[in-house]
Amino acid sequence: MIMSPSTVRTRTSAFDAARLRDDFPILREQVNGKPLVYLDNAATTQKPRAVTDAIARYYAHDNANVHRGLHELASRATDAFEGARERVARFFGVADAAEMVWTRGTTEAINLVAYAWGLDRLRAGDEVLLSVLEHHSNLVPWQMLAQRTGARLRFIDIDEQGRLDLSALDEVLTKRTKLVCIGHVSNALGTVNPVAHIAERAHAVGALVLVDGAQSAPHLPVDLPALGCDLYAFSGHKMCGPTGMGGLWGRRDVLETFAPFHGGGDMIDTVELESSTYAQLPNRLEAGTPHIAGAVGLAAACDYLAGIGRDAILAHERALMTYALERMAEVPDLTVYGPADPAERSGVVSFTLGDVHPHDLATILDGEGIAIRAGHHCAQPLMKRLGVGSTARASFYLYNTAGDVDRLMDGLERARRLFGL
Ligand code: 7TS
Repeated sequence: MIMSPSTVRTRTSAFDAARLRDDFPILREQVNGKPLVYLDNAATTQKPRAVTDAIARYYAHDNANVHRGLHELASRATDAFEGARERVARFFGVADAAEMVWTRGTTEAINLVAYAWGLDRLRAGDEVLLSVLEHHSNLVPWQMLAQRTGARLRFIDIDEQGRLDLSALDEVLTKRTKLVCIGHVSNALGTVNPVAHIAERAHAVGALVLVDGAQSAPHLPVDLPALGCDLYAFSGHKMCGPTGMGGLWGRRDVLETFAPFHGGGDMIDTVELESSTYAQLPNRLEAGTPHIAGAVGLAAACDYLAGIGRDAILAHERALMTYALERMAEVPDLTVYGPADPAERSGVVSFTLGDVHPHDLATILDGEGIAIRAGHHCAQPLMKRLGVGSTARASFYLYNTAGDVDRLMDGLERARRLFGL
């Protein structure tokens, strides 16, 4: 049975997406003469007024550099910046805010692990375990590191529904494995990976576990101590926060083993002409003037999401995904990739329509005011594994409605007609 849009609303009655849309002024935009339907949330999400107001307020009232000035604004800016760290840490269930290191986002967080931990730790013959689902940011840094250290990369494969095939885990996870780097949620297929299970197995062979949380931090109720990983990378802009702001969480004892990465102001204790001593965590890993307003905006985003409730957001996205998958199953010539069970995926659906190029599909949908992404989704090895050059991808967030799914389906119907399918 296909649920009607009203059924979707009933199932998520505690959650009023239509009302939440008022928090996001951009959702009132017209695109190509049509009301915007924004379904490119895996790329970046829109920002609620709570976030843009917090950033504007910071610049209007508190702006100064942090950790150094003795004047009033400098202490207000430092309080805002370090207070933001506490709030973001709490959002992820982390008690010790010093374990939360600011980065520009997931990409920089993963590179930080590769250079500050991996360069000194990995030797020829060591292994790093990844999966074929990974985003380029969780592949390329390890390739670069493998070239410099002689370490070997190994990969977990997927099954026909794009789920990790863990049947061979014992073969790829060995005493030589020093690090396991796994995406929590695939940005291309939406697959939710069993990272807690993988972490348990990885720890049994003495490997560290880094989770790429770019697509889980925004959508799942993530409690980092419970997840069981050692390191977790995330991007603020995918969770209603500003661009250029994200973080690396790490267990303190693991972060303590990191070599300083960027050298400069704020990461030192004392500096002589020939040598320096370094600051404590987290400053030791954060050289230079940080993105202060970004931290303020990210904390506002975390407060906003926590206020709505992450279980409620997840339930809403699941209901939307269930509805979308049911409607898509009725469209001739449409191939949907990824897990069939909506409970096994986050709010991402990748698809192709007959032999229509996904770029053409995205252009037609854009003409209807509908924003999706088409291409390889920075997961070229996954596309190769699936045997496709590219896919079209719709990705949902808390402000999407069943009406948005209906508009997408109307757009796909229009594309079918235009291409004579
Ligand atoms: N890892 C995953 C799983 C991602 O989805 C992305 C971005 C990144 C890492 C990199 O995040 P960044 O904030 O450092 O750029 N994913 C996408 C996407 O799917 N479409 O555009 C960006």
